[in-house]
Amino acid sequence: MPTRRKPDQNAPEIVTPTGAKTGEREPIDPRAQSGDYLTTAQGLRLPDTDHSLKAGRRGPTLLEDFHLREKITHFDHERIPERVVHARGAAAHGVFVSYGTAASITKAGFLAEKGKETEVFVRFSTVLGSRGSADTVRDTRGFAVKFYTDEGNFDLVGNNMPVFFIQDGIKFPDIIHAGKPHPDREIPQAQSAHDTFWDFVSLHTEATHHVFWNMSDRGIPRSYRTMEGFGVHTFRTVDPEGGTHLVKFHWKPVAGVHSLVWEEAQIAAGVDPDFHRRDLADGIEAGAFLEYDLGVQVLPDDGTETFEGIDLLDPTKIVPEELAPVQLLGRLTLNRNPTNYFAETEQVAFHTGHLVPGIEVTNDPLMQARMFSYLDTQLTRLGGPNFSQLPINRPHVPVNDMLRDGMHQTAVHTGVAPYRPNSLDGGLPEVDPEGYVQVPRLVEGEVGRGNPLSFEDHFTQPALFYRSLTPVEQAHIAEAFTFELGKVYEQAIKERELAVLAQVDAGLAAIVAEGLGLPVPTGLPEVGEVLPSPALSQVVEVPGPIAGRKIGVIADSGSDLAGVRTLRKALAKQGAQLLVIAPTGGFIGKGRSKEVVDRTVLTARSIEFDAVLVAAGTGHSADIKVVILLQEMYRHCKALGAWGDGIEVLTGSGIPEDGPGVLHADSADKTFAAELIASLGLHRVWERADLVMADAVAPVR
Ligand code: HDD
Repeated sequence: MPTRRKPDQNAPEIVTPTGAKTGEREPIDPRAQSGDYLTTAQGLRLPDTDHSLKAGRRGPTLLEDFHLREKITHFDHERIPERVVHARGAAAHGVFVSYGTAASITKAGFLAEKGKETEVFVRFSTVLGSRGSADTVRDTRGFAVKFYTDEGNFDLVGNNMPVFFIQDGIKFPDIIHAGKPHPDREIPQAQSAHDTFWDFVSLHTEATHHVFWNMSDRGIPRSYRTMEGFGVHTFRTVDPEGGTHLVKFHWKPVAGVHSLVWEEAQIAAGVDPDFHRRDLADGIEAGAFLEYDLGVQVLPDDGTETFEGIDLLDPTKIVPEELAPVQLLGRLTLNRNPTNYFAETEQVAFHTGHLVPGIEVTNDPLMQARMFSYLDTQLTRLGGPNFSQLPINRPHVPVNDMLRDGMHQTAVHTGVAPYRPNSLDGGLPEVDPEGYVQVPRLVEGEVGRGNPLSFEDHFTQPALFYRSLTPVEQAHIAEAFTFELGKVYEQAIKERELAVLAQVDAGLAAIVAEGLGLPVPTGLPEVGEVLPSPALSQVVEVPGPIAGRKIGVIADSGSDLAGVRTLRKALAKQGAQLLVIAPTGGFIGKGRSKEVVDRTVLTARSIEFDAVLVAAGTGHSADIKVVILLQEMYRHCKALGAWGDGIEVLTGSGIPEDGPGVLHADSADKTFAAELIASLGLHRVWERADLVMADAVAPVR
């Protein structure tokens, strides 16, 4: 029989393997190992891990070789199931600092308190591909943020698009089955350009708005640094006086919103499948931290759950920023790479149900289903119910949850009464009346399956999106539809999707139909005039920041290396990096003017660079790799430049000297650097956009 203890000594303590009591911030040993000697899992020192224990030099191997068996057994079980969606991801640690501007809409301390710093972990991902798939495929990107707040963990599990494919979570398995590779041959990997995807979305036309975002430049982001994020659903916030507000969360990247061009994305998928995760890790390592502002659109919680006729419970709808501006609440800075991919990026478990007082969910039927799925999926993926104890998932506040035992239990719980009320463990844990209490909301209605009528409008908002974009962005959408549907085998599916497009925008349908060689659907009602939302366009007219950008400079030992150094300095001041590309590795130049070669002509590929320059004095090379590099840069609408006689290398590779975005100067001086920085700040030279498009879909030509 357990003995009764004095209440003040009775608090049930949970002691973790590292010795910290639960709730205290654990001193995480990133290596999860200590000592300088190789040991078994039991701590036994080993003299040799390269030879199994054999009877004689020529074997056989003995069953008693416990080290061999332990090593192989553990290896055999190293893999855990990858995420059923968002399997491919990359992550970073960071900090969120509140501007204090949210105090009137939420009591959540991490948002309301000015200057409050909260640790975060962010995982970016693609949706459709397997863990080893390429980063730059056309897809939605996950943008999942875990805030380790003083009131427990809050997860904002969002995407880089503000709408979702479906309105009700019950269809989630269906859209994912349709988007994933075909079940017979398991192809294609990580893409939507196939029959089952287009079959589904043409039959479930609520997907149209999200499909438009996928087919737009948003489907192929330049980097995580230049990606917007959205909480998608409408959330309910509760202020300190108990007032409620409906909000939509936005992440606004400080570096602006930018994308790849489609050919570039395709090349990158082969040349550097790790393109986005490399950029994320390299940027942080170089000190060019990623920054985003968290903002909200605040909408009145007036009982209608609509705003200007837009149903706020429908996750396929946006509220244009012109109608409800995004108010900024704080800044997120990603400043630390994970130490171990598996322990952190793979094992992190996000959940829409990880909420803090002041932030609540709404009746959005997509969100309601998510509230079940995220907890449930971890049981298989992380092998049981104790995944919250993994260091990356552990809250940074005391945890006293009365949850006990189970697979992979790492806590050593004390006390005898994990129930309440109890009289044995001093009555602890107590409940806190100030803890998370949902605001009362009235629920009524007949039980049944079905949607509100307002969920039936599937086409107005895709039209709003399409018509708010610039011609070049619209051309990219036309190109993407034509490409993807061109990969579909079944003509009936293409025709059905063309009919969908015709109901959104007849002009777009006509371009795509022509590209597919199919008749333009006629006699269908088209969305009438819409009020455009310029905030949806990502084309900039004023140069933005260039931190994290990479600029290549083609040079050799005869080049003007002083000029290279001037440019490097000017670019470094902006957080951008200059990389020397030379015919062979090692160094170029001599003595104190020696320069390290960062890339050889063989290892450099255009996709890595945001601009490429040719230094004065560089000997003209007819190397096909140089020609391909420069021509791809030109086709992909990126800045090119040269100083002095470096221009001859450009023109010798077929780049017109007076082409748009081709910079040249006599020397690599400050003026040249400023011109380059401005050109990089515009992201692309869109005047060249049609160079990389088929005639049928290049209306800008
Ligand atoms: Fe989901 C993962 C985002 C709808 C079920 N989802 C997952 C991740 C992100 C999103 C970013 C990866 C998290 C990570 O990096 O670990 N999901 C969304 C958004 C949605 C959405 C923005 C709609 C607005 N998801 C959604 C629905 C369901 C799920 C409707 C099921 C009913 N999602 C899951 C999941 C995943 C997941 C199966 C897979 C791995 C995981 O959760 O941890 O539970």
